[in-house]
Amino acid sequence: MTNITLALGDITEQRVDAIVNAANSSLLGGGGVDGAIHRRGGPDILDECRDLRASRYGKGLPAGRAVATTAGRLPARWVIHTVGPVFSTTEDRSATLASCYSESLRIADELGARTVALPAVSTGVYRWPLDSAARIALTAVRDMGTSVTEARFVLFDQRAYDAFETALNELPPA
Ligand code: AR6
Repeated sequence: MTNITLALGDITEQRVDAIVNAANSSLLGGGGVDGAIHRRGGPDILDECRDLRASRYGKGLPAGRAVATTAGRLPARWVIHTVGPVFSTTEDRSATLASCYSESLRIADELGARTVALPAVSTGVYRWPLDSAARIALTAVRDMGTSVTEARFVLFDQRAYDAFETALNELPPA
């Protein structure tokens, strides 16, 4: 049974087995949470991302997929990089956003991670509305059969925290 918890704060400070990164398909870093993870984690993470690109993801990691590296200087053991979909008003990309979470937890299981911190994927640069993203994220994690004992959503500001809190309280039964 996975306990879903919410925290207000910076994901790079979480003492958990694995943290999830909202990356882009290049895996070569960027702004937002991705930039913070690489800045704080140091160059080893980027080196591993480069190797993954060279060996497996020459065309980039597709949206909805996830891949792990070690966590460099971060107080976690692994970083699980996932690529969220860019929000679209003309195409429903909810399944891809849900897949970011289920794939990340699948990778966490493979690694043997029990505690995982997750950001609100796609809600920054990729412009997904918070309320909708929160519902999709929480449902995907709740419905995933996994050995992860704690899935901690780490929300960067009060607005995001409130959106996740409301969505968690209103989550329909499984
Ligand atoms: N800890 C927790 N959450 C954070 C942090 C942090 N340190 N910093 C930002 N957030 P974004 P995306 C929140 O833009 O929308 C990057 O350039 C932020 O407030 O990081 O999936 C990548 O390289 C927002 O709620 O990710 C991609 O190119 C959430 O994290 C692109 O952005 C996600 O915002 C991915 O865009």
